[in-house]
Amino acid sequence: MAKTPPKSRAQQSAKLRSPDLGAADMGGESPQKATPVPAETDISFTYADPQAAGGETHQVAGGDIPTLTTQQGIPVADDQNSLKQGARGPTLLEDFHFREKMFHFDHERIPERVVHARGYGAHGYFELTDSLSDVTRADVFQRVGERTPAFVRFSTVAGSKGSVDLARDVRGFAVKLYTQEGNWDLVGNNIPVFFIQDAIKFPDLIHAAKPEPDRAFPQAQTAHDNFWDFVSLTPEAFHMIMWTMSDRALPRSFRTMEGFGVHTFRLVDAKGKSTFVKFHWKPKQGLQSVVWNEAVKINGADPDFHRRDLWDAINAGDFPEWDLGVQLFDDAFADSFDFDVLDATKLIPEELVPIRVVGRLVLDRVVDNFFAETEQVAFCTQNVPPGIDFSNDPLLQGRNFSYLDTQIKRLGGPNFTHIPINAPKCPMHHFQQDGHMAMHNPKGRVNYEPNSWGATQGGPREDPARGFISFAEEADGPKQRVRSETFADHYSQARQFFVSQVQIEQKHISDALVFELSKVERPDIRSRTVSHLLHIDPGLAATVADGLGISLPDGAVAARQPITDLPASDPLSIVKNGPDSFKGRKLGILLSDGADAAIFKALVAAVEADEAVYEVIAPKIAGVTLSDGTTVAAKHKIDGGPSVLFDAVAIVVAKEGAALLALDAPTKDFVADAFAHCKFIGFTAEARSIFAKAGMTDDLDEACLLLEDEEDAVMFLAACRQLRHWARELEVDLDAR
Ligand code: HDE
Repeated sequence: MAKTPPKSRAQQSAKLRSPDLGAADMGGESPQKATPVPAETDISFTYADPQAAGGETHQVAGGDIPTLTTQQGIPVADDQNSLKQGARGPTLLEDFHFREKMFHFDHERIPERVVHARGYGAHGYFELTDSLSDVTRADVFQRVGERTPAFVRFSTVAGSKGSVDLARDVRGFAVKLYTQEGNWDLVGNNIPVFFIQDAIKFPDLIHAAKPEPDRAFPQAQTAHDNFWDFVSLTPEAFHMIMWTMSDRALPRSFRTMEGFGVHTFRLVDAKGKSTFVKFHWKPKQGLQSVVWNEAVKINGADPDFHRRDLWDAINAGDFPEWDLGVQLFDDAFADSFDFDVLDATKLIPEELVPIRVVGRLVLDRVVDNFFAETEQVAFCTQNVPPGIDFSNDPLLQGRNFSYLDTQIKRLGGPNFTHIPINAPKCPMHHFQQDGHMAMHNPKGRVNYEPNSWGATQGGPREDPARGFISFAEEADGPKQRVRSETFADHYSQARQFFVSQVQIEQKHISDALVFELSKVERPDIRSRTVSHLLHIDPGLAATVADGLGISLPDGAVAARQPITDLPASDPLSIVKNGPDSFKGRKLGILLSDGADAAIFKALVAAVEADEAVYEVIAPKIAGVTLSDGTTVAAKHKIDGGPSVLFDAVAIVVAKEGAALLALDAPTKDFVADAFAHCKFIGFTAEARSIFAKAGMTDDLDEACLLLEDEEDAVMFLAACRQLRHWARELEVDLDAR
């Protein structure tokens, strides 16, 4: 290759590099004009000829700044340029740093979870408040006051990793407790029942719910033909359908939803006596959901609404907390119960078996690294410590195979338990060895047992007194593929759920069914779905049929008659189990220049007194100057901070600012959406011009409160404790008929 004279080569390379340097380092300025950048952004790299680049010197890592290395620990001198044959020549295969960096990047992704792909986790602890030593030997349930480290991952089910947080969907509520006798994974959901009774149907259910295979849409939606085709042919799904069409599928926050173990499990004492148990997580924050129209808009405004909420709350020291409740019952209750306790499409009403609260779960630490912890955490239903055992629920039995299997695929091999987030925090000793990425291999010569190497060299031994012993359940019967007759009543509990809802919740269920079925193209699927609703509630079926514009079909053939009228159960309603304060909720305050400082400050004080939070929305992100000359920075510019992001809103504006805002479409949406979503609205008199432009003047009701002085601000915050003014939606609905 012809040699280029050193000088001209240097000049060439300097000419080509300068604009790049400017873009990366100096805000687009040329190096000569650059303003100094803070030390932490300094980088070290090599010019072909430093003189030619204007004589700039760039700080090399040193002092407290660690030197960049390869994965092998080799210090890196230049991370900005690949190794080339000449400044403009080809990149050399010899560049091990480039190849290692790119190879690693190429392999950054692991398969996303086949379900529950989108999730968000946090650390915390479980504290026992009432010992369960009367019914179980499980170590975690023995000593009141003892804290067990916990990791919790919340998730949606159907959407892929990059989907939105407020899809209408079930939420996963998976808890890993690092107990002193091994990890206990209680892999639950925010709904206490499931779509299917036998695990063999799970692949079909999930295929039907996920995007249709030819077109790969819709994403994170059950509003399509395949899903409703499957469920309308699977009547056992209808209890769960009632839950997923309710606002339970649109939680306001992970912090405001319940968690359920779903299946019947067993607690086993030291003598081997078993007690059946259902696990419940009850949020201390109270239950709360959003409405569908709001959810759709939140997904656009902030697809990370739930994860941001959890991250912000924990970082602000507002640690979410749940009570752990257990429903304990014996064989006699199980035998007398109207339904089969092994059927995961049924719950046990709390009125029949009251909940005993035995502990609390607190989430007090966000993850350091999302991938290392939230993505790599591997929950397995079969992880149960001594004293906790399975029932014969065929869904649970199938899950016990699926979870281990899926982790091997997802995390690449059998050593996923070596990853810190999955490793037990108690001592562990076993002879399992080798495999991909093995981190903990047995030391010494012995890797088998029994052996005769004695106590010091022979390694661990089993311990019948301490070890896990399966409950010695008697089982007999022919080998057969059947469904028990005791699983056959598909509608009674679906009806119970529906009649337990308050009027607005019932309306949301029928609205959701009409919406979803309106996205179904085949009329026979729509109609077949309504044929099941007839067994649940004829009024509901009629409303949905009317909403679809179809005539009522005949009722579906029920696997078992009669369908029982069970009494309403209050714990099934969200509205009946809401919070009694605005704590942990968020007020959005829309400000303009010249806004009344006293009212703004009174609102802030009231928010803080209620341990709630607020965010300021303003015409410009730099903020506003209030009537007293104070400046307030904004969190959102008005078009980036729609009212759907807040639990309640206050519009504190001055005349001139209001006049300008009234011309602004996002501002009109801000007030109109807050009103449509039944939120409490506080406003200064000047905001009336905005309401007028939004066409709301005649509609303002008792949940739209005028803020004239500081006292009004306090009263407004007190009113916000109800969260929503549902009467507004019901009135609008009645007007529409
Ligand atoms: Fe899961 N489920 N599931 N599931 N599930 C998974 O495991 C499965 C079921 C639940 O945050 C997978 O690690 C089968 C009920 C949660 O990492 C997979 C059946 C309940 C999570 C799997 C069910 C759940 C999963 C996918 C029917 C509530 C997320 C990735 C028999 C009680 C855990 C993974 C996390 C995840 C299988 C039904 C809850 C494939 C076969 C019922 C919260 O193993």
